[in-house]
Amino acid sequence: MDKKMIFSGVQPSGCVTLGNYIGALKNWVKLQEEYHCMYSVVDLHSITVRQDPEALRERCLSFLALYLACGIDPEKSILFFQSHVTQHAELSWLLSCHTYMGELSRMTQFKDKSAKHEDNINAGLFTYPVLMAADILLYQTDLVPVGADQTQHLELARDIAIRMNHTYGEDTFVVPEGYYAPVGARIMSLQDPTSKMSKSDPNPNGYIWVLDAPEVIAKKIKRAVTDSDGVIAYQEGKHGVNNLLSIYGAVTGQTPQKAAEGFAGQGYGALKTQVAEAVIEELRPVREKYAQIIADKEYLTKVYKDGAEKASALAEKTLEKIQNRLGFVKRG
Ligand code: ATP
Ligand code: LTN
Repeated sequence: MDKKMIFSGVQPSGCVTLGNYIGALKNWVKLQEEYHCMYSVVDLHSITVRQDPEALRERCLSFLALYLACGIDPEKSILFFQSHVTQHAELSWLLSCHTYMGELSRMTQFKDKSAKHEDNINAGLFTYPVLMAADILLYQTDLVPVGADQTQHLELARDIAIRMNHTYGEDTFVVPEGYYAPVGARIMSLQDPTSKMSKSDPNPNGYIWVLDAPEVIAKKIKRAVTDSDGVIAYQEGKHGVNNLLSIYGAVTGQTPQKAAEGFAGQGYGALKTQVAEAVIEELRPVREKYAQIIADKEYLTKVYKDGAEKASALAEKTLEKIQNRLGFVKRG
């Protein structure tokens, strides 16, 4: 049996947070042992919000170095920049002609982001999920490892695939499925544990950057919002404590409930110290490897060039197939 295909990506906006690491990257590393994996720095997505060109270029390289530092192995997985494989944008157009305005209007990320960027509600922000569907469908992807916040986008990608399969033949696209981390699919902000930890949070105390220095991590966790009842338990309504337990569980490989049992009888101070220690130890090798990789531009260039070449070959197969099915004249 052929291995299943995996596709995922993170957009190079802000910096990679502990939420991205636990919800996405950490799982990507495990999956590359069992599947064909495609991991992209989805740079085209990031320009739905205005970016400074030089800062964006640097950040894209930094994200790629981080993928590698987290343990994504270019011998096992295909790593590339989305903008280097032009078929993503091409397929996106074909899919957008099979996607309804009503569907896109219902996307909560569009509603949230347009509320946040009232001065720049561009068409790209609206059609963002179509480009994401193109990323996924282009590689006939079976599984998409993402955090829980992406469920709605993934559902749309499935709907588009199913719709096109009905029209152009059931074997047009593989209908993808989401693959969620067993623990930590939704890490919350340390400052407002009712909203997700986000890399575009203007308050850096809300998130942990995977490259934060150990003392910064310790300080941010110490300041994390909890509650006033002082009991360590994984319970409805205890958002702050639940979040710390989820982080601890995700990093130490146990459920948050199990982690809570281990802390029975202790106070929030002890909880925070141990969560901080576990996070610092988890991220220490990532930070050290990152420093080596980001300094080696030649290696980085080789990784993304090879990756784009391999990805393009796969992407072209799907694109040509879809163009034929839609009725375009075959290229000579
Ligand atoms: P932004 O704040 O700019 O929207 P983000 O932090 O949500 O960015 P994305 O690039 O949208 O990051 O997401 C990258 C991956 O990380 C996705 O798979 C997403 O589901 C996952 N992810 C993001 N935030 C979290 C979180 N708080 N907990 C778990 N997974 C997360
Ligand atoms: N929208 C995603 C990033 C993303 C993605 C993808 C994830 C773009 N294309 C394809 C999985 C598969 C997000 O996390 N905000």
